[in-house]
Amino acid sequence: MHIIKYQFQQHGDERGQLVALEEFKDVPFQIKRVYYMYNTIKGMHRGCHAHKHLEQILVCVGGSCKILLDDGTDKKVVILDKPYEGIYISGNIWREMYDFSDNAILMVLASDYYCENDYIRNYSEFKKYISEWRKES
Ligand code: T46
Repeated sequence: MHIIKYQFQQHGDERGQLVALEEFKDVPFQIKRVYYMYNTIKGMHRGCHAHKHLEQILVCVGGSCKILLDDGTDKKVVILDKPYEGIYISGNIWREMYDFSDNAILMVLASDYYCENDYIRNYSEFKKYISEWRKES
């Protein structure tokens, strides 16, 4: 599995750092939604689902966390611990976010509005969906 990591441009000066993200420029899709999670609980895994079509960029803008990515064959773990670094996740990837540090804030830029029908929340359904999708493509 090929992990797509982004290093965003930092605009730093004597006042500190600033990162700006623009759709189709810094991010490869139209940004239709931004959400973020905070006050995450130690030991808890979030995510634990795949999306059929949604594209997302995850940025840990504060603290750190780990992201498990699973394409149905390979699994990889990415550590997000820099506010100027993001990972791209397309559809058909099972993801889990865990090991959040104290005060971690994970921000997500998404290519579409919230739609429960785009989620696959059961792992065996995900495996079935992936093998059908691979046969078709
Ligand atoms: C993903 C990972 C990285 C909304 O009402 N609107 C939204 O846009 C989102 C994202 C969530 N919600 C509601 C649905 C649930 O009642 O917020 C609650 C928590 O959502 P969920 O359990 O899906 O959150 P995570 O952290 O498990 O997953 C989220 C995203 O849902 C998902 O798309 O890829 O972050």
